[in-house]
Amino acid sequence: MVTSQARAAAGIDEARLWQRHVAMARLGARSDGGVNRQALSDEDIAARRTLIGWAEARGFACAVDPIGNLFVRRAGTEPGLPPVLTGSHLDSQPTGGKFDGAYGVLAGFEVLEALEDLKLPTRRSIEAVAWTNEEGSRFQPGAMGSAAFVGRMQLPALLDHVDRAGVRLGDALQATLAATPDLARRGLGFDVAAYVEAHIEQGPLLEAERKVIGAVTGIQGSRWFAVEVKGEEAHAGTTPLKIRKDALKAAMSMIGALETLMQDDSDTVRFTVGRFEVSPNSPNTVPGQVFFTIDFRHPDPAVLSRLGDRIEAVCREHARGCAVTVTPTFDAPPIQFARDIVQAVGGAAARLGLPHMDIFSGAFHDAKFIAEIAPTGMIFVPCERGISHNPAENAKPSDLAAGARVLAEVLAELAEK
Ligand code: HGY
Ligand code: MN
Ligand code: MN
Repeated sequence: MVTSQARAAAGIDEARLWQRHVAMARLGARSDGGVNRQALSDEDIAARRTLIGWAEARGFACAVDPIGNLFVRRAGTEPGLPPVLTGSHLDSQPTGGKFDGAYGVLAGFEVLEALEDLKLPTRRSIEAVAWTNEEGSRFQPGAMGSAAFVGRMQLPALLDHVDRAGVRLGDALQATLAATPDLARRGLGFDVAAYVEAHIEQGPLLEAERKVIGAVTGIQGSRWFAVEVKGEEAHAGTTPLKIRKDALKAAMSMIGALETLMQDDSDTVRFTVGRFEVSPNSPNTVPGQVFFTIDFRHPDPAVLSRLGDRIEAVCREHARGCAVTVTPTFDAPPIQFARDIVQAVGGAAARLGLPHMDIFSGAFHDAKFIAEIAPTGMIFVPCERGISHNPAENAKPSDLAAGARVLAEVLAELAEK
């Protein structure tokens, strides 16, 4: 007897899933083949409207919550039960790829379509979610929509965050919500039976190990900081070095010292200065101000504390007479996913004859926060040479469909519990 899970998996349509990616990649398309679809931008709004159009054409109900999380619901036979959720994010990095985030939303939507094609009932409703601002690039921090959904971040405290052009998150959010006025509104947060997110690995392991499916066991911890260095503008030709308060030289010294602090022969520590801004950025004025970001990650909470708690002191020790402000902007401890969901992913991959392995995530995901309120897991598929957060990000249609088949099996199983 063919189980409903197996039928759901067999209903996954590789060509349709690929075409959805092609269409979604046009929204915020870059000339180099990547996407620039930043959170709450016009491109993000276009992506949301596109997903809503596809969903309404299939008779699925759509809704949005106060932070813009977008829900596409296929009702179950017992609609009052907490739903099973899947999904990821539609926002991208400025030099993003076609698959980071979009794959999880589109794979979840493909599962709903396959179930609908087969007229397969599920006890619980299943909802595909596009979480707001997972990337944390335009507005810090990341995973804002999922964190607010579980109450780990408070929406009112986020509204005054501004992007580099000075646009308030609250204004961009209001414009995004206003762009879909007919959409049903929900409150922030509700009971969730389980959550499973599909995502490209964004690393080289699955490809190197010739695996198609990664059963994700957990996510490493992340700590972000914003550093402001205030010195004193001065004339480059007349000001002796010994009396300068050169914010750029101080920032360079801080980053050099932080590199030494983060030195790790095992190459497990992840330390990145991704944004660095100098003012007034003039060739013949001593820089008076520097702003830079720190993205520090590690799987071990003790290392995250030991090294992360040193960052402010190291910056102060290298201030060179400048004023320094070090502001923590994100603190996401490492998490382990529910064993039964990790095993369900591995079991589905095995039933489908797909080479698979357990894998730990170096990138954070919305699943990190949803894991705080419901049994949660993730499914990784390979991406070419592990490249991501790069326009060259690429994945195979067959791997995307394989991940969606595993997702279909696991969601169909969870929806009957
Ligand atoms: O930064 C991250 O780990 C995620 O890709 N936004
Ligand atoms: Mn992502
Ligand atoms: Mn990303």
